[in-house]
Parts: sequence; structure tokens; C-alpha cells
Amino acid sequence: MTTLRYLTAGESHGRQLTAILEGCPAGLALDAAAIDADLVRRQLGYGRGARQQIEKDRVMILAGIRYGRTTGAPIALAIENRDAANWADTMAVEVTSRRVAPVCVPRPGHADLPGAQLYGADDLRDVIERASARETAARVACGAVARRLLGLLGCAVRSHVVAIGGVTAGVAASPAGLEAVDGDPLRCLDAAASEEMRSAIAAAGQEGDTLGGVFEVVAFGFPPGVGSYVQADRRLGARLAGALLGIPAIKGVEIGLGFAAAGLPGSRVHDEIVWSAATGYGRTANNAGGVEGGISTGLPIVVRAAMKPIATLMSPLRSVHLDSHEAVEAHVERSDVCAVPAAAVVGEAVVALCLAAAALERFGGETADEFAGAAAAFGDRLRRS
Ligand code: EPS
Repeated sequence: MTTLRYLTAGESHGRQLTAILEGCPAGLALDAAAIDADLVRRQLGYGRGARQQIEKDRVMILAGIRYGRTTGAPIALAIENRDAANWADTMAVEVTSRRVAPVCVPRPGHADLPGAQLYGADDLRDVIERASARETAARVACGAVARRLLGLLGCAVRSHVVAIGGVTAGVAASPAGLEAVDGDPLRCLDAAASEEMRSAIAAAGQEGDTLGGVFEVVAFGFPPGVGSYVQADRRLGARLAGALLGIPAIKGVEIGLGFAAAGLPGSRVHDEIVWSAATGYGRTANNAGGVEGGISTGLPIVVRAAMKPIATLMSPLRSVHLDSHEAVEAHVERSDVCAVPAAAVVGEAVVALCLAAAALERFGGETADEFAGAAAAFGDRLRRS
């Protein structure tokens, strides 16, 4: 069975981020520009930290692609950390006499304390570097390959920011709107709400505080019949929720109406079924968010994720020194005030990787043509049913 798997490695201030994507069929047209386009989008957003002025994220394709097409071999990707040059002593691989002072005060909300307990770290820098959201640049690079695979099925994955700091957008997602949303500084479809979000971020930054929010990812054109109810881990919703909760700072996920469905009667939740000779089966609404019974319905897959505020506060919260256990203020270092727009782009990547893996498992194919052909044949069968 063909499946798509990826691993990433690398620290925020080490030499580079590295990713290996295994299971991509051969013959998929792919070049660095397609990947760089998403890396650039991940660096967008009002409220991002100064690191985004240092980095100009571009991918180095190290394996698995020849003359602009995948070969079926593992795809190896790398993204340089330009800032690494400023962290040579901190991130030295070899033993050095120039070791810097350890970080000993965990930041509430980050991986610092649980990471130190898990890995026995007496210098939180070991934890901070790998737990950093910087790693998501590698995931976005892998997601760009998955996006190309989904393109073979006629599926496009987009995202937008729904809320930041309690300010909620009032404009529903549309394919045209989502195509243009990168032009908004907060990747929000509602211009008025975007202005309010910007003010809220500026105010939080002035207070040394941070803001989170909600983003929505929509996969248009994903084929029906992917996923299954026969086992919990094959339910498409379970895989999507896991993918999104694997992004740093994500604390909640919902599909379709999500939590709102809990407060409505079934007569206002379930999408009635219709049929026509021209288009076959359809639904009168998409409250299910494109997934029913753990299986894709063919309607847009709609997922939303709740992102907690960035955990590094310039006005630090209370914490405890790891050695003395003295009550002190939490560690502070450069960070973002708000990264919800970037998290939405990461959300696109992990949704694309999840859907591409599920579709490959469903339709198979060691070449792009076999994969696309099998999906088309299934679509033909459905149209005849
Ligand atoms: C980030 C890079 C990091 C942070 C941020 C996101 O760079 P640096 O630590 O050098 O500033 O700015 O990471 C976090 C805020 C976090 O809490 O992990 C990036 O490239 O996305």
C-alpha cells in the first residue's frame, strides 16, 4: 500500500531545517518555485517577530527530483537558517570552550518545563530549539509537494484567518476570496475585521502580551470515498484533527459546524441528500464539512483550528528557576506577537499532507498517472451509480 510519510529535523538556530518525504509517486512535476511560494506565504502576517526579516526561506531540493519531476525515490528538502551565523556558540555541534550560559527558567505555555522533565535537559535551549515553530517551515515545504499531488485530483487547499484576539471575521470563504487573501496583512477575508485585528495585535504588543486566534482550511475538489469508518484511525476526521493538533500552539480543532453542531437539533445540522441525473448525489448544505462517517463526501473539506497566544511574553509571567526553585519571571527571547496567519499556511500544509496520504492509500499508484487514473475511474463509477 502506497502511503506518504514525512520526517523533519533541525533546530530554529541550527544550520538548516531538513525534511524527508517518502512515498510520493514518480512523474509528478515539481520544482523549487512551487515549494518556495508556500515558504514565502508562511513568513507573512502582521505581528510576526524580527526573525522573519532575517530569513528569506527558500528550499534546497537534495534528492528525489530530476529534470523537474519526482522519481519515486524519497524527496529530501532543506531550508537554510540564515540566523544560524549569529548563534554559532549557542548551537555548536562539537564540545567547545565557548559554551553560552544555560537557559534555566521555563516559559509557561511552551514545551520548556515538560521538555526538560522528559529529556532531562538542564539547559532549556535544547528544548526551545526543536520545539520552536521554526520547524513548521520544513512541514510547509513537504506540504507543497502534497499540494501538487492533490492538484492531480483537482483538489486545491486554501486557508484564511477567522479570528484573532476575540475579533471575528464576518465573511465566508469563497474560492475567489481565498485566492486573494494573501494580500491582507492578516490573511483575513473581512477587511474591517482585519483592521480591528491589527489594532488588537498592536495593543497586545505594546503591553508585552501576545494573541492567538482561529484559522480555517478549506480543501476544494477533494474526491468522495476517501477514509473509512471501519477503524478509528482510518476516519478522515481523526487524521485531520491529529495533523492540525500537531502544529505548535494549536489547542482545538473542528470540522464543518464543529462545536456549533452540539447546540443545534439534527434537523438543522445534517445535510439533506439530493440527486440529479446531471450531477448525481449532492447535499443541500455542507454542515458536515465534507466528511461523514469518517469518509470524504466530495464537498469542500472545512476544518478550523484554535491557536493559543504565543507563549513567549515580553512582559513575562511567573515561573520557577530549575536549579534553585526560586520564584522568578519566565525566560524572554525574541518572538512573535501573533502568528495566526502563518499557522493558517502551516494548516494548509498539514491538511494537504493528510489528504494526499489518505488519497494515495485509497487509490494507490507508484506513478502520478496511475494515482490520478485510479481516482478518475472511481469518480466515473460514482457518476454511473
Ligand atoms: C519562527 C521562528 C522563531 C520565532 C517563532 C516562529 O524565530 P526566533 O526564535 O529566532 O525568533 O520567531 O517561534 C515562536 C514564536 C515559538 O514560540 O516557537 C518561525 O520561523 O515561524
